Amino acid sequence: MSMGFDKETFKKSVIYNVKNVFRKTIDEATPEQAFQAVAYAVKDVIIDEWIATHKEYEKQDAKTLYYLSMEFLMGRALGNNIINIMALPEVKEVLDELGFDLNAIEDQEPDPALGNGGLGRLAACFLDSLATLGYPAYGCGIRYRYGMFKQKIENGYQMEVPDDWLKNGYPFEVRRAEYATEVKFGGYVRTVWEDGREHFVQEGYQSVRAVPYDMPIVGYGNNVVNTLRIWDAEAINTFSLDSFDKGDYQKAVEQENLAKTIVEVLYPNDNHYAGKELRLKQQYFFISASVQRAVKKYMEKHEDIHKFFEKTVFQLNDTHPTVAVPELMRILLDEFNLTWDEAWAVTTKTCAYTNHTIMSEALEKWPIELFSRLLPRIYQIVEEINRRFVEQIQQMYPGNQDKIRKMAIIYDGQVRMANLAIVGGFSVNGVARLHTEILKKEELRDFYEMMPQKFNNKTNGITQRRFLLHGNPLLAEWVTGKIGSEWITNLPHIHRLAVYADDPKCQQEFMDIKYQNKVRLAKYIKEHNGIDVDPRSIFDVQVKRLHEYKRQLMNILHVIYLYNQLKDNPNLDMIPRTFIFGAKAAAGYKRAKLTIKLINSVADVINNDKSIDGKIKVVFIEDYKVSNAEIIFAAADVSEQISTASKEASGTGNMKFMLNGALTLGTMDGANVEIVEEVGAENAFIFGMTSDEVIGYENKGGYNPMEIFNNNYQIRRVLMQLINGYFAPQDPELFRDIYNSLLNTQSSDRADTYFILKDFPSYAEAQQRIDQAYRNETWWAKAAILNVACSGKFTSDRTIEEYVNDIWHLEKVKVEIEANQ
Ligand code: 9GP
Repeated sequence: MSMGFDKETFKKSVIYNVKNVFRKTIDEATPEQAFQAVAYAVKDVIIDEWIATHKEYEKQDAKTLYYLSMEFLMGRALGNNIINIMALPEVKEVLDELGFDLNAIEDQEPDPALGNGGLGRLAACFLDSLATLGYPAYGCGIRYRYGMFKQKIENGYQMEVPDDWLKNGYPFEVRRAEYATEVKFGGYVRTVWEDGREHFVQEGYQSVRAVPYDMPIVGYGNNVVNTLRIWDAEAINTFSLDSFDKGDYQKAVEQENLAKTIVEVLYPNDNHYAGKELRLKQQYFFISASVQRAVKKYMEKHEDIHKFFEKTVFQLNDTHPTVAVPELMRILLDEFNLTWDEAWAVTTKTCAYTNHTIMSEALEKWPIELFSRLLPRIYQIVEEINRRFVEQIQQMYPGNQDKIRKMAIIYDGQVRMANLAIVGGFSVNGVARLHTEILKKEELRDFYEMMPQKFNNKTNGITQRRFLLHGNPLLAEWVTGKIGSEWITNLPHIHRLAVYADDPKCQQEFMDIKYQNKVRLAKYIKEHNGIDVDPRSIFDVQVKRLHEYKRQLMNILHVIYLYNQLKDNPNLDMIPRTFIFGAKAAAGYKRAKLTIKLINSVADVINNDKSIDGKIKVVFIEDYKVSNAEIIFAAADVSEQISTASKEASGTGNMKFMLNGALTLGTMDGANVEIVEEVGAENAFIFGMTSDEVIGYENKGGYNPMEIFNNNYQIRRVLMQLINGYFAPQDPELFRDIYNSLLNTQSSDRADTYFILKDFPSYAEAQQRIDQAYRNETWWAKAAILNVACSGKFTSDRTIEEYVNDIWHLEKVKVEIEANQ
């Protein structure tokens, strides 16, 4: 238990908060008010450790990581914080005495969704691990007024509803106005000669005040509390009559608007770049603020800016924060008067870049016109970085224009952010072994050839504290009962479970827990979807962002295929299956949204068809998010990880399912490869083309899906059902676009870009194997337990240790707290 935790004090604090904040007695508090009161009481406990942690960092003059990320998909904090201060039983007791149920109170917390999917959730897992391991680190991001939209399903269609997560105030954040800083946009750069050298002054700009809000990131049972710092934008001069009188009315209003719009909303695109001006403003806004603050903080204790990198490292989470490279250069050149070479030496020893995708539509490229207009001084610096880099290419590969075409930072009227990130840092990492290999051999081959020493792999991980300890308390307790609690901070220790995999009693206990978790999810589905599902059926789950490469379409086409078999033969011998989907589509991604409609239309037909006797159910869970994800992972039997090989950089949902004892049905893509390596191919269901095969076809310009269509009656039948009104009697043409995308009868894209029909037979066969395997409960239980037992590698604690050893070189810090501070 946290040294600062005292049950009686905590109870008094909850009662006091209800009185002081809401002017009520405890028995009058609404559940939302109770949540606020409890959250403030927990924060009260955390605060002392938070202060102590930062004192300790200062005392030790520790090197600090700044994890720069546009996205942090944190999920709810209350439950996680209570677990990490190790006060769960005591808090439950107190709430019980006060007449509240912790789960109900947790449900009142908004689910802070300042991220889209895997990339943002990875950042959140990393923060949890950094604090738990005791490494000095800040997460730096944006305090979006509206996070990821809430998804409503109406008549089968996705509707986007704003996520007003700050509506009632967020109890865990602290506004730190003393660290506010100015960020400038636009205008022009004037060159002045002073002290015998050129100086660059940005003039005629607009600016905003960046104000940080800090959130505590509580380490597990170690008194360490790190900080997630998210920046809000405010107008520099609030709108005043004074400026009106001076004729600056327009400017005052513009500044006000700029501040409001910058942090208004998270772009809901996952693995896709929209190229909007506001997005570049967001990027520069939080980067400039974070970098300025990091430099100031360093200078408070040190004199020599040349050694900045000895105490600071910036990790760029994808290309979104890449303007950190020229921004740090700007500060060093313009504010510290370093020479170019000096500034470059510092910058390239400070920045490191993580690549999270090879999807070409996710690559950020900004038109020169936009970039230079919005960030005139930064653009000058990027031009100079590019000029010097192109010179280097020419020296290394004389006369090779192709190298310049591929590697230049500015080319064809665009600023290419990945190239800038690679050139401006000392490390480039991929997020799973296969992904890193593809980067080296294909996507970034020229860079790898030129600077191989920068490239390294860091296979992603997840925090077992949220995704097992918090999300699946029954299994967590069972695991602890068998092997002790060391797994909570040392996940490889969970391998000790393997000896129980063959034990019939343990198998039974394990399957009972899975069943109870399925009952919990079935209840959630009933409450939220009004659908009855049978917890004895196989729960076959695909939850993740909706994207063509992730192939939710293949899954639902297979459901139709299975349904057809059942219609042909109502006595078909099959284990009842519940196909569960959860996915948000980017608001502007039409085909993805149509796929959601298709899933819901198929669900309508199948779920209401009495003739199949409930053997198949299809459920689309509305508003998939971190809080319901925890319930879903715990209940899954089958984990669908079915992306086209080579396209999913890593995936992290795959790891969360494994940790909760689901068996992977997957392609040899991303981290699936390593999951199978750990648990053994015999304990997973692998199918489909390899990444080499996919890349081979791509290099040949694709394949001809018509051959499959013509020769495979069952597939043809499914495809025809997309366009004959079977699932859309009112509008038979509704799914024509999906049909076309597979057969390319009209579309301009390559036919079946993601090889759905090509992989379909092998997918259907793997599904058949699952049906057979589930009949043998002993086998299934053993395989499921082995999945849990072999998940040790996939803790984000391991990933963080690798980053620390190979890239960041941080030192662990110990924080001691005296009891009852
Ligand atoms: O698509 C990848 C996903 O595979 C990976 O697990 C995640 C975290 O590394 O990043 C995703 N990439 C993006 O969201 C955009 O680059």
